[in-house]
This record gives sequence, structure tokens and C-alpha cells, in this order.
Amino acid sequence: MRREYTSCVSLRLRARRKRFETPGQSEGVARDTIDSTFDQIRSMKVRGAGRIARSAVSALKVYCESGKFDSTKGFYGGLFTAGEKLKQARPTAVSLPNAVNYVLASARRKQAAGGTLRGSVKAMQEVCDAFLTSSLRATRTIGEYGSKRIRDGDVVLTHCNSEAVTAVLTAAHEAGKRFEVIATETRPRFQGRITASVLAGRGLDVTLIPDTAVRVYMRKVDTVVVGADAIAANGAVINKIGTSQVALAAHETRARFYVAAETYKLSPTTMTGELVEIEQRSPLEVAPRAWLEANAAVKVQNPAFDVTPPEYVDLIITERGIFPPQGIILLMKDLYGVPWSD
Ligand code: RI2
Repeated sequence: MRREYTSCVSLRLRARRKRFETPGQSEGVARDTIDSTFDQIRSMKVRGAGRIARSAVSALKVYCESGKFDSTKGFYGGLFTAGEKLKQARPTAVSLPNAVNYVLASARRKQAAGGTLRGSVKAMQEVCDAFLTSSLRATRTIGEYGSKRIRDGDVVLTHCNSEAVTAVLTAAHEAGKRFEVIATETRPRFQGRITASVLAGRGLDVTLIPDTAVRVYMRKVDTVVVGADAIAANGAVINKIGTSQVALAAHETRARFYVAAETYKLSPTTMTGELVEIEQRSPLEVAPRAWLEANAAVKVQNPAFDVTPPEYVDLIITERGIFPPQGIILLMKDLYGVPWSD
């Protein structure tokens, strides 16, 4: 444990020391924004798969807006460096690399096509804006589609805090459906409290329960709706730690299990068999420093996510429609092409 704990701290320090470097003249604001966005995502001050994607793209937009670049090459070079750094902030939520890659792929195409520095900067600002707008629109569309799956009188359980899920529940509530929500507290970071307070603030009937009480309450649950940090080609869902236990309990009582996720949470590399890395976070999220030091012989593990196999998932609600987990591969091929055809 001691070694893990130390390595965690030193990793964080090393990440902090490795500052972002841009070529060109007026990078002060951009450098600060990229570095602080990286830190905020890593420390989970900014969290939620959709939010971290938008926050990274917003930081790239600030870079574009930051001023005088020496040359087109310098501008694109700084953008690539910034994007590559931001992608490293958290490893599991594929929304982050997908969003950054959307901007960088466009930058590569535009750089190859040539053009003035001014035109390049403007074009990249527009690409960032396009992502930000479509991301927010996607969440609203998921809310609309998903709300139709909530029925009057349902008891709906959710885990952690997902904007896609709160969009579904809020839209159902606004459509006049009367249902009850159970939110798990979601240790160790208690994001379930955010869900409970957001939904209660919007007038929904919500009850907060400890994660350990899920099986007790599942008997009265009709539908589970959770978000996703990544979805694999086989329809497996990578989401907040504890999701797979919720899915098991739902399977036992035959409660429906729905996942609400924007398509930029589909992981294209899983089409060729890559696994999604599960983030291990600091032991300090599990126990306070004094306790860890007093119990140095105790090993602490803190995986932030787990994998729910497709067999436990009924439907995946995206802005492109609602799919059974086995249908996700078709959507992925449509969005990302067939990886083995190159
Ligand atoms: P939206 C969160 O991860 C949760 O696992 C949540 O289900 C998922 O992102 C999707 O959230 P974390 O950042 O994008 O709390 O739907 O570790 O908001």
C-alpha cells in the first residue's frame, strides 16, 4: 500500500511538473487554461464524461482565441500539443479522447489543405463550437428519447451522477409523468448526492440510499437508468464503480436496465479488441491520510469504474436512437468506419 500510495502522489507531482508548452508568442492565457483544465479534470473538479469532453474542447477553443501565433505551423503545433496533453487527464472516459480527436482530426485535414493563419484559427474555433453545441444537443435528445421509456408510477433507480440520465428523468417529469427516483450515494466521491439534489431541485420525487442498500430497494424498482463513461463494441458498459452490482441486482428482480449515453462515449478502439483502461484513483478517496499512515500494512484499491456485460443491459439510449447492446457495433461502424478495412 505504501508503495502504491507514494507512486500515486509522485505521479500527480510529475504530471503537474510536466507543463504544457506551446510554440509562438502569446501563449500565457492558453497555457494556463490548458494546464488548469488538465488539473481540474484529473482532480475531478470537473467531472462527468460529457462535461470533461466539453471542458477539454473549451480549453482548446481558448487556445485558438489566445492571440498572436508565429505561423500556421506554430498554431497547429500548439493545438496538437495541447490536445495530446488534455487526453491524458483521465484514462477511462472515452468521451475525452473522442472529443479532442474530433478537433485534432479536423485540424490535420485543414492544415493539409493549407490556408492563412487567420483562416485556420477561425476554422478551428468553429470546429470547437460545433462540438460544444452538438454535445449539448445530444444530451437533450437523449432526454427526449429516454423520457418515453419512463412510465407513470415507475420507480427508477440511478447510480452516480450523469447528465444524460438527469436529462431523461427531467424530460419525463416535464412531460407530466409521475414516478419516484432512487439515487445511490455513490462512494467514495458521493456523486449521487449531486443527482439527488439536482433532481429534487427540479421538483422530482427522489430518495438517496447508501450503495449497500441497492439490493434491498431493487425489489420495488421497475427501471434502472445509468450513464456511461465508455461503451465497448460488444455493448459492454463502462461506468462508475458499482454499476455492475446494480445491474446484477436488477437482473435478479427483472428490472429493466437502461444506459443513457451520447455516441461520443462509444469506444472505437474496442472494435479491434482494445480493452478500456479502468482508472485507479488515490487511496485518499477511500480513507483519510492519518488512517492510511496508521494502517500502512493495509492495501487499498480504488477503481473508479467497472464493466457491466451486455447480457445485463436492455437498451442503450443515444441521440442517434435506442439500441440493444448487441446493436452498438453497427452504430460504431457507421460513426467510425470499419477499422480493419484500411
Ligand atoms: P455524463 C461519470 O464519471 C459517471 O460515471 C457517469 O455515469 C458518467 O461520468 C457519465 O456522465 P465521473 O466523472 O456524461 O464521475 O452522462 O468519474 O454526465
